This record gives sequence, structure tokens and C-alpha cells, in this order.
Amino acid sequence: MFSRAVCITALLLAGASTHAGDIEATATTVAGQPLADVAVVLEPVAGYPRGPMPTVTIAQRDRELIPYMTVVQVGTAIEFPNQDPFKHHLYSFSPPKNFEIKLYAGKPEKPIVFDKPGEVALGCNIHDWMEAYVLVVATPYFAKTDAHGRARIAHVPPGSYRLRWWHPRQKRELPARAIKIGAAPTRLTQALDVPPRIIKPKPPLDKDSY
Ligand SMILES: [Cu+2]
Repeated sequence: MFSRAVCITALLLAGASTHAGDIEATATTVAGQPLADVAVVLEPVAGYPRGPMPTVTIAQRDRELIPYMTVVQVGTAIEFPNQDPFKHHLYSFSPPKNFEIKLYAGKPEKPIVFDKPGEVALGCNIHDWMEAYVLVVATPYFAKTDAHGRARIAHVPPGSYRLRWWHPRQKRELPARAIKIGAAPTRLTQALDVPPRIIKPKPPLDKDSY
């Protein structure tokens, strides 16, 4: 059973890697462990086409912001539904998107449009352990690594790009590097100096459900 599963996975990977312009990226810690929540970003030197821009969701659930890290193209609208049975107070002081949604329950009337590139840190005024990050990029070619440290960007047109790797807890910014994307699938790997996440203590719910 196990070997059969492995076999199918291998076939899927082989099949998936045959498209021109597909980027398979792998991120690790400096110790070689898979690293999740890394943004892999390809900025076309020739300018930025506008990609499909579906509305993105960052939820508040069990007094956490989910997901921890999100990458979007400039101009993307993000919804912040509160799925808890009590209020949250979302805010960011980050220059690319300084905003707050004061004490609220349910789904806010309007999404927030992230209209400038840069790094945005989100928090909650009531529960100070809640944290999440949004990387806003000009390009439509980006992905985020999963728990295995893997990310995939599909159908990147051939050409010259700047490649960036980014993680919200990275100790230093990695310089962007020039890369040529050709007709063949491209594999990229990068080690990043990222300390483990320290989860701030979350007190038990009190009688007022806060
Ligand atoms: Cu909160």
C-alpha cells in the first residue's frame, strides 16, 4: 500500500513537472529542515502584467489569524471574517497598509484592498498573541511554501526575472537575484536563516468569552 502511494506521488510529480515555465521551489532552514511560509517571488524585468486577482481571505478563528502568511499581488482585496463567537479588533501599522477594523463580529462589510507593495504585519488589539503577515508584490508570479518547504509557480512566461525569497521571521533580507526562465521547468532551492516561531501564550477563554 505504502509503495503504491509513493509510486503514484512520483508519477504525479513527473507529470506535473513537464510544463514549460513551471517553477518548483524548495525552501529550507540553514539546518536543512523544510521551511513553510516562505514567499517565492518572480518579478519580470520587463514590467508587471496584472494576474487574476481573486479575493483572498484571512480568517480569525480560535483567537488566531489564519493563515499566518499570505502573498498577494498589489490591488488584491482581502476579507477578514471573524469566525469566533466574540469580537476581534484587527489592525496594522505597516506603511504599505495602515488600517484597522474596530471591534467587530462576523464579516466586515467591505474587504481591504492592498494597494501598495511591501510587508504588512497584522495584529489584534484584544488578543496580542494574534499575528499574521501579508507580503504585497507587484508581480502575479509568486507562491508560498507548504509544510514540506515546497512551492510551485505555474506557467511563468520565458524571460528575465528578479527572484526574491522572503519569510516574515527572516533574520536578514536576501538580495534579489537575476534569473532567466526558459522553456524547461525550473527548480530552485534556497536556505533561509529563520528562527522557529515562538507562539505567545494564549490564556484560556474567560467568562466573557474573550
Ligand atoms: Cu482578537
